[in-house]
Amino acid sequence: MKSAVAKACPLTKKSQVEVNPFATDAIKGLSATPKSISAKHFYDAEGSRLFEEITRLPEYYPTRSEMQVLRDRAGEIADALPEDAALVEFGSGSTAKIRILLEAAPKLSAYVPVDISAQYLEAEAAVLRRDFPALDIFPVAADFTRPFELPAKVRALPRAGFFPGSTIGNFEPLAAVKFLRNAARILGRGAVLVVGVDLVKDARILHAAYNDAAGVTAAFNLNLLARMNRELGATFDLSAFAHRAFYNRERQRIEMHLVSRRRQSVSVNGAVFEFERGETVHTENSYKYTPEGFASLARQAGWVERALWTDAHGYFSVRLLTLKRDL
Ligand code: AVJ
Repeated sequence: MKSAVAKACPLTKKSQVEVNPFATDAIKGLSATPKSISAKHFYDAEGSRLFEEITRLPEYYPTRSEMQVLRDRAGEIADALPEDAALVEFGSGSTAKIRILLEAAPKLSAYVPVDISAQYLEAEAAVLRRDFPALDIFPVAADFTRPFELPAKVRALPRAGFFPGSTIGNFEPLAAVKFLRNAARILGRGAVLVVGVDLVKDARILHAAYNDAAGVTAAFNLNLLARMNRELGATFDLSAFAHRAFYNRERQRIEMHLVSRRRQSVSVNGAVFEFERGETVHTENSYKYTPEGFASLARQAGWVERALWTDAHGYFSVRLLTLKRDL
């Protein structure tokens, strides 16, 4: 039996590469013109650590602004949640934001964090179980941009969704509509969705938030290449690439790129990719919305905006949506 397993090994290895979404996306994105990689691959352990550091930067206003809104409006948000509901969080970063809602809404009976990283999920659940012993916590390891099943135990409960951090800004507007439709389907009748959305504002403030003086955002961006080196045996020389982030006013988005400082070739998983000097890998879009712009996007996906709250500067918004067909 052992030798049969050993013989099957090369095949197993190949299929593992084929189903590794990071490997598949990296090869596909680097083969395209222009080159790109999905921003969802930023968050390995090091990328998550760097993002946490970004949230504490003086220039990076979104986290502080959203936290302020959640603290100021926790009571109003809690009032809008169904009694005994399961709160489903799409992508679970730090626990700071969900804690505000869980503390304000003791009427919640379950919390369902959905995240692509199973390891992170379990650690998070363990800490929250200690601090909220009356709450049932059912972590789901899934890519929340795709349809997924809720655990059987929460299917009988009314549902609310939480999608903070303006993560929705990483989607193309059309993909954001698709995500909101998928969320509507998963949450079902009577659902409420609380979503954090960054707002269009002075380009200088946006620019500074993605070009911090300490260079943490640059390190976060470059970590994508380091991650390919670590996990895919890639040969990127990090000093041969530069961080570039700018506000694209026409498309209302921050774009992040990695710029090749010289003509070079890099191999990834055995495949060779050529870079011209100045050629970029597009690594992230972070869409910014006007108050009306996002409300109309939500309407296209079957949601009605019931409330829109912002921080004192009007930098960031938290929206409360309910399903149109419940009207
Ligand atoms: C986590 C997607 C909301 O777009 O501001 C921070 C990620 N990228 N700095 C954002 C990010 C560069 C962040 N989101």
